[in-house]
Amino acid sequence: MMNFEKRTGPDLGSAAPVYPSHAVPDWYRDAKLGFFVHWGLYSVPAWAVQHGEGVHIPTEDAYAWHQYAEWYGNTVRIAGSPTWERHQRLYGPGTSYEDLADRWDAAAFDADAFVGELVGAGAKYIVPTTKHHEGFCLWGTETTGFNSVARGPRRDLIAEFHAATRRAGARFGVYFSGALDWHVSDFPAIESDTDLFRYRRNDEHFARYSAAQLDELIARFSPDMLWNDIEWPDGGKGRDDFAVAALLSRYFDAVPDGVVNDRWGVPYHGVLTREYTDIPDIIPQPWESTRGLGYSFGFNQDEDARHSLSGAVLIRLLVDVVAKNGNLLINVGPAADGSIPELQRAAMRELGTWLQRNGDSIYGTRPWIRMGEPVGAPVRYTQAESVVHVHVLDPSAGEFVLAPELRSATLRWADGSGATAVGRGGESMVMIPDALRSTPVAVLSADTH
Ligand code: FUL
Repeated sequence: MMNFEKRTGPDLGSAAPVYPSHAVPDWYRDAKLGFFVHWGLYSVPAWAVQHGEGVHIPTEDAYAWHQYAEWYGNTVRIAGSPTWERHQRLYGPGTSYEDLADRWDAAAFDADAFVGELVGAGAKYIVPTTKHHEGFCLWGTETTGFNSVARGPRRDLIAEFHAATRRAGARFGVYFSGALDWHVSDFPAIESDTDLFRYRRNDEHFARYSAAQLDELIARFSPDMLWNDIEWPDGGKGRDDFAVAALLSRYFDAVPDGVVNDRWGVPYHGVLTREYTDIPDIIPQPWESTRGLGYSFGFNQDEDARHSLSGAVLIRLLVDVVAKNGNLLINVGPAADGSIPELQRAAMRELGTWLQRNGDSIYGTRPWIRMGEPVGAPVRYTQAESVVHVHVLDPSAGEFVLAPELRSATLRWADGSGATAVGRGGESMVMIPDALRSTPVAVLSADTH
């Protein structure tokens, strides 16, 4: 007979690491919208094979045909992959990925203008990649010469981002690749999910290296968010000062209202992360949805409007995520020179315009008793005190079914005009005014007082 009793791990007693019990702070839950910025050496080639509708890539080729341009440093090492072939053709067989560091010119990067675009699009927090899997550091670190001050841009890009973000009054977070660093690792290319975990660094030496880098970032920038990726090296999961437990407690001492994500590979987590995933319903814990505007986080110059979210779809995505208790961390992938490609900028501006009019139904809200209705045109709810905000995701439908709980509420459209519900076949229907039928999402406020 199998024994199905719950097994407990070995009793580590006083040797067990002590994790913080820090809750996700309200500023983060109120913020709703952040911008990721994936910018690094991979922005120099800025290329991955096109993905999307009609493109079928067998699982066994997923790494050789990687959808993410920021994975270029790995994809280019897979002999015969489209990236490998293109790289030989464009840069010549003798040029390594790391040689691209000296070709990275960030001349067009104006941190205030860049951050201004993100804040204009409605961002309340901004999270640039400080070090992605390639190992190139975007700040003037003392731990390696493979950084943007010593090579390429010859600027402390993270310091510039940080100062501009603070000036703009937004929160500042850092993305950090905790256990993957291809610059200091001597592994073969990753060609499968199994390889991904086989070829991550788990040794203590590397855990010290990662901790030293994260400590530098904490000391210099007091980031409001630590967004770690690919977990932490297993050699740094005990009670040592370079281990996650000690690192996080140093972090929360330095930044008491800081927030971390769930990619540390330890029992403690902050915000749950979901990547390119549709979530069916409300998740009770704080969570964050992330994706690129297209199929990649790093800029992929081969993508066009067929691959990228339109402004309207982006707005609906934000509404959907917020109604389900999440934040949206949408990614912008700048060109190497630090400019925002037009396709991405256009969608961001549309989002900003919509949020200027409808921000009250998003920022600072919490989910209602359910996220939507099973009948009629799709709607999504948010709540702020006695007001329930009803977001009609397809206003061209002309009408929607009012929730039974809202039948006696005072109804008002976001532009201030009143609304009334009419009974039909046992349902209560609300007509959408002509002027709102072409907006991406029409918002009706139902005051239940
Ligand atoms: C993933 C990474 O591998 C991607 O490149 C990207 O940074 C995403 C946010 O996290 O795990």
